[in-house]
Amino acid sequence: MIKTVSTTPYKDQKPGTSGLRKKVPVFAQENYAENFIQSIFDNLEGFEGKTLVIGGDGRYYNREVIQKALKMAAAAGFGKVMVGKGGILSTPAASHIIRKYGAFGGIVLSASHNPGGPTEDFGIKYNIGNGGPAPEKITDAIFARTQVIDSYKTLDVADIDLDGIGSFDLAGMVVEVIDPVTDYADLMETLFDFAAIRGLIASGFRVVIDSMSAVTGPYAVEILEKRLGAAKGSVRNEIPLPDFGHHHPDPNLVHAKALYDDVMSPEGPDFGAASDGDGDRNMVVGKGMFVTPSDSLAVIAANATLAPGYASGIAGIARSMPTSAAADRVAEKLGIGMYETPTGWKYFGNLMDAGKVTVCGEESFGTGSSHVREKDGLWAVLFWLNIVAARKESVKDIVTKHWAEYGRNYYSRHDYEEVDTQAANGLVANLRDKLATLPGQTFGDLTVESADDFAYLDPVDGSVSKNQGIRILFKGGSRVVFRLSGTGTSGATLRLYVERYEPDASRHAIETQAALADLIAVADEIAEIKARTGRDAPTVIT
Ligand code: VG1
Ligand code: CO
Repeated sequence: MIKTVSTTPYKDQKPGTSGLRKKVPVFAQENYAENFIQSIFDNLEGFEGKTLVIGGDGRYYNREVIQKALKMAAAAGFGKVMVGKGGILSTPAASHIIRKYGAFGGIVLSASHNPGGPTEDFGIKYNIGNGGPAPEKITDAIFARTQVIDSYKTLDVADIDLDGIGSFDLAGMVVEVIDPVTDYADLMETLFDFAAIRGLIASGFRVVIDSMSAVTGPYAVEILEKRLGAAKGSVRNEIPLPDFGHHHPDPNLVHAKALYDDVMSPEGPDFGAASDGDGDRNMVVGKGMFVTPSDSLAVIAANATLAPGYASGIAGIARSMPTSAAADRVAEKLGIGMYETPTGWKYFGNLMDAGKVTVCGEESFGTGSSHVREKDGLWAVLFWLNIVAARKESVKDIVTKHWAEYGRNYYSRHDYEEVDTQAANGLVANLRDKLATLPGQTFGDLTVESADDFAYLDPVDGSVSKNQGIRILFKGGSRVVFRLSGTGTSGATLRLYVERYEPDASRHAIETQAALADLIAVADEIAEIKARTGRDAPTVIT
């Protein structure tokens, strides 16, 4: 029943920050998905007879590719595939299932925060046995394989019904269709004080979650409404739709604005949260206080012992380089390790496996811990609710007191989306050329202390990742960082990250863009953003 299909390579299958992402029409080309999946399998050793986990965020084309992956896994010789009912598994839930059941690895079908639909984005990512994204060494090898692949193996059989729980035989391989939610919800109950959160909600504290018609709906309904007692309807846009109901499932102030406005209105809820397409990101908003992801990481780390799963303390903290240094001050005070990694969750896995860090975060609304090996949106939301319940203080009070104790890292990211690729590359090349001459130069009140292109030496396996973002540091701790996105599917996206440290509590209530205005102007002066991109303003400011 196994058939070998001959194929020819596609040149553009290089995985980015988080797997291979392309428009659906690209993925729908003949053998395109098959080539990539076979290239993954061709790089694995010793998987025969073992278990593979497959799931996705439910976006358009998910069901088609799951069927292809199931048949190819059977043809490759896996013993079993665990797949979420309806093809659904959030990214953190997939990571947990891989770990809990000792699977060999997993395939996660998602383009995360990118829009879904027939002409929108799709993606494939491979996760290794620790539950985390494959490290660069493996993604590079997968890419190399895609360049020479000449055949793949599959089965000539009908599709499997994924809409009911149960087990099937697929040419000798077991297909187990599992409930996507239960294992994950059970894990959350072991980490957080559900009784205290239930008490908080019962006392009238109103919580809303916007699942943005993406994968977290069923998870949030089970946890927030069923297990924590929030009123029915507390989870909005709770049904995952193939096109996300035309939402752009990126939980930030632009795409989750309705939720933000609701929480900020006097009669609105006390606490709001949103997740992205595949459930690994989060946005947390308290009444009168939007929590920046960088601050969220710092506050979670500083208050970690209030959650039962972290009662004995955290081993260390890691953050991506562009993420603000707010968490560094917490690590310093706690006397624990602090690690600065390139953008993308794949760099945190080694640190967690080695027991060096417990919590990790990225400025892009991603936070997580060693309970899985992915970032985890609902985990962060529950952590915040646990902290609020334990401290009996509002989100606003908690954050304001945190700043008073540690100082405030004013922080913002400016995205210039879909700019001309050549212009973007030229901008970065020009910056690289200037790096050596920048130190010592002054721009208004700002003096450049150092400037470099960030490189990371993994302290666990010794691997080196170069060209991970240009950073210009000024005297006093302010900085601007430039890098090009590795998740976009059309043109280039330039990201500018701006940060200023302000220790003085009497200066903690300035509007963020105003507090950063001089740095933003200097960033443009040095990088010539306007002139080179032809853009007057960023497309998204978070
Ligand atoms: C973006 C974010 C990065 C995140 C990545 C994947 O990458 O900046 O922090 O890890 O998306 O997140 P880039 O290369 O576009 O800046 V997700 O939620 O798409 O899996
Ligand atoms: Co995501």
